[in-house]
Amino acid sequence: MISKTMQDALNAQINLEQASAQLYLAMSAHCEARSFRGFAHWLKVQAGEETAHALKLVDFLLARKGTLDLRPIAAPPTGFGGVIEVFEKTLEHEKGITARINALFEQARSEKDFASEMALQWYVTEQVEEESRVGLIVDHLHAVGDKGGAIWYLDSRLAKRGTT
Ligand code: OFO
Repeated sequence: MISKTMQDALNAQINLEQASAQLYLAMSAHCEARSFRGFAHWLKVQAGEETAHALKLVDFLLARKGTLDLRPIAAPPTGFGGVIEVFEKTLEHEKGITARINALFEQARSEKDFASEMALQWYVTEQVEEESRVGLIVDHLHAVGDKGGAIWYLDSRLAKRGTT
């Protein structure tokens, strides 16, 4: 059985992962509207990953006999700016998620909830990958700028992202 405090914290994280999915879907549509189909594709795949992150936590919570407490998902902002800003905002968002995951991990450890700690290890590792992946895109975008042919080359590269 999971503690009420850990249950609440996991429910909050589930909501946040779903909000991340909404955010990336909105960003994807923003890029698509500007004909950046590769960036749009990458963000849409990312939205799917965020939903998968939420579902993985749901499965864990239910396996521990916790109660799923679904709440309204925050509407994403609008007006993301150019592609560089979109990915800078993505990186900032992921850094925020990392901080939340670390706090959850710390909570599990302080409650001696070893099962949650083990489950959250996957998210700690995942956040390293998330920040690294997005950071690389931001670096490439800064290198090429958001005008000229190189950005279209980057766009075509990101169009190749597969689903995981
Ligand atoms: Fe779920 O990792 Fe991004 O937000």
